Amino acid sequence: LATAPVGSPSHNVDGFVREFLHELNTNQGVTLSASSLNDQYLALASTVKNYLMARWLETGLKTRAAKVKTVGYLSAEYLLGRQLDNALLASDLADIAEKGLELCGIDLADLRVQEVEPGLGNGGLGRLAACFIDSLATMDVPSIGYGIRYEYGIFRQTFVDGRQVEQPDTWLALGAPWEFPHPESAVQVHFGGHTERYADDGGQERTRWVPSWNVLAVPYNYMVPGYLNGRVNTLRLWSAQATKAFDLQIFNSGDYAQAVRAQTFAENISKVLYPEDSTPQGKELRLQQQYFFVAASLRDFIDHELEPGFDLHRLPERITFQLNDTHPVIAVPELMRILIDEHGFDWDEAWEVTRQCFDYTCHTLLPEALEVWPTELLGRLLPRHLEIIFQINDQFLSLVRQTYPGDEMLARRMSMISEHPERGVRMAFLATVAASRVNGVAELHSQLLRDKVLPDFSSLWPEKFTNVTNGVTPRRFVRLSNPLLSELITDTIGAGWLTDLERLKELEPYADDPQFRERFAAVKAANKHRLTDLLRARDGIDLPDGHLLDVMVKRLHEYKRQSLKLLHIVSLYEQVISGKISAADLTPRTVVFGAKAAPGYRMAKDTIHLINKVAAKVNAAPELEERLKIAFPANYNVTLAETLIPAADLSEQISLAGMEASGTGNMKFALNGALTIGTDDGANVEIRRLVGDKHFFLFGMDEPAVSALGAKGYNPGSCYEANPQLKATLDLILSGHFSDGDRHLFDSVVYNLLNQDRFMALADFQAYVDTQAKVEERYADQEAWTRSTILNVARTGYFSSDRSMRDYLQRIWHTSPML
Ligand code: 26Q
Repeated sequence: LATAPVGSPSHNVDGFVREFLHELNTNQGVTLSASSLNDQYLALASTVKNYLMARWLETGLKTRAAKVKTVGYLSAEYLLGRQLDNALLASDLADIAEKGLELCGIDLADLRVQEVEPGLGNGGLGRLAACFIDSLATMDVPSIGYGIRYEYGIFRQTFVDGRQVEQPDTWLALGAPWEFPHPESAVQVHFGGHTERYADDGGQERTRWVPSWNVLAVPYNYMVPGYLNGRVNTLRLWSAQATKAFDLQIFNSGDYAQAVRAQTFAENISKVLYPEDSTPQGKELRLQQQYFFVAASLRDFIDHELEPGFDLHRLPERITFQLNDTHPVIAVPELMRILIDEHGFDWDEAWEVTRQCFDYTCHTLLPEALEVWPTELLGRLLPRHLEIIFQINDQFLSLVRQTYPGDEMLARRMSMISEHPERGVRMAFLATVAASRVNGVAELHSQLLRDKVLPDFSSLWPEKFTNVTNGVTPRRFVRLSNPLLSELITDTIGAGWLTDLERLKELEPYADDPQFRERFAAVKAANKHRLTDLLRARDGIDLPDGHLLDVMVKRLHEYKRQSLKLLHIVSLYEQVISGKISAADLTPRTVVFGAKAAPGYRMAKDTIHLINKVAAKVNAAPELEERLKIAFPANYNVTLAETLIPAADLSEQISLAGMEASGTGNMKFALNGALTIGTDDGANVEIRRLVGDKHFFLFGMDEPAVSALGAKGYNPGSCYEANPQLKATLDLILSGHFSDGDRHLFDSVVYNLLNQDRFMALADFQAYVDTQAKVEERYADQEAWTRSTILNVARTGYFSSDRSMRDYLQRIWHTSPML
């Protein structure tokens, strides 16, 4: 009785209604007739949790008893999206809940929208983590996701006069029904102080860290239900709380106000997600966040997940930690410290264990995105860890000198310690040295990682490097976000595709079936109407009917080249208003942008402003006869993506080749029947190879061409001079046409393109415009278009995150599902 979980409520409408009303009464303290929508939503969430609870408890018991290897996914971000629908789907309760609520006079749709999505991530990397934990649960792999419970997630974006203004994301304000706080299992995390040597009982010289302050890390557990398989894994997010010891010390000194301030200081650690997604600022609080969650996670796993007395020499048999980029890399010296200082391991023993426990995924190629922590800061915050890092580096450099005698330049290049502009630790190098495996996130990216970012390391350890191409979960991004397409697919090939996405291949023959094409096109049309309804209600935006829906949604970044998309639009507009073409020549098209800019990223914010200004002008221009529209709904997030992507005709994946590590939005669009216009970059390369050249609109320079042009010297001004249409386009912006006559409002954006254009938008402009014309040609033949979109769906099953997980299991983790 003590170890057996309670039973679940009955899996039928009656059982559901009883449980729901019980939750409404006992949890919310209201009767049905007096309940608010929020009460009802919270009671519904509790009800669903109650159905999942027994499976969650059983999963924990079963996994512990089996003593198998667990995957510990260490990620500073999880961009989860709304939980309700996913939980209903995984527990097969969607229909029961809908009927049960109806009996209570409640529309499930009204409750769904009550949920504020947990936006605990910036973009691709955080969403990838969320897809991966979904797939691990669905594939019955024992795993724990570890991360941070930010009190404020990614900011809410608003526009004021077309400029981005950030508002705090108060996702916890109306209650957090999906989390289980466990203050009794809090662990301490230490900071600061100094290290000292001492002799242990055996007279052995040892080191200990004497920290100067600490915080409590309180775990908040979230259910991660597998799809219809009875497994419910755990996502454990840490929240910072001031410790008793911490404020007692100050209370004793009699300074109440100071004590409360100190409390605030400690609790700042998990207060807010840093909204920077590519340029680490070297902020102290950010390093505190990283160490905070990693130290708590290692402590938690070692002390609470392993059985008491477990011999840590065997740790690699029981855990493999995946480092999601360099953000959690401080875990490496932390594990070394635990083994050496707390468990008496000698250095080599500790290194042997540590090496085997970590693998590292890199998500970038941009040099400015690689984290370098100043040694001054590390030494102040984590003095023992800095010592250990120096020692790891010394050992590593002696290996380098042994392997390449006399090559001192090489040793300096490979050192984890950089000397300029200040002394700092290159976290990617530390991760690469410590990890058993290092992977990029798409084939091209993994190749460039070997050749350009870490070439010396890949010569030293060629077998350490591997690729795992990203993927997305078909449960959220097809089944839940596109119910009509899902129904059509299941009708046609059965439901097996949801856990075996390659079975979408079976749709291929239907591309030539006019009846199927008609149904497929009807799904797309219905999804467009669904989007139209949403944007009207959410943003007061009116989408015209019958337009090609051209969508570019992703973080705003120069390398992603939203400006290139904008130049295309302005060019079409310019040609019409100057009479070069007539509006009737335009393919009716609506361009949808969705993008947040990092609050401190000036160029990105100016680009948002420019897009909004161009939108205002273009949308109001009678000359265009309603044939070109721009919609830029604010606050693009997972929830909006779920309605937007299934409605799209055209997916914009137009980064400069060699810059986008993978992209995952690109996969979601293809799987939902959009065609891609894209460069030879990231996972686009693999998408195009799978769907075939005829069904993918490739344009622009490839990576070798980009490199060559960079080496030769790129001059954007000459593109401008040589291309009259490009010139007219930029000149129109410079004339103040979009800025109420202000000729300088967009100088930063335009002169940057003209003089620098680091991401070569002008060089790819003509190719892009020409390829857009090919898009329009295909779109004019709706039968051919639909055929291509069906083939995109049928041929992109490879991009399931289940497949990504299988690749990690085989190439990196060397473990397997439990059943
Ligand atoms: C680091 C230090 C300090 C502050 C912030 C950060 C930080 C936070 C988030 C740095 C980077 C990120 C996020 C990066 C990211 O999302 N990268 C994307 O990862 C996707 C999943 O692999 C890829 O598909 C995208 O190509 C890549 O851009």
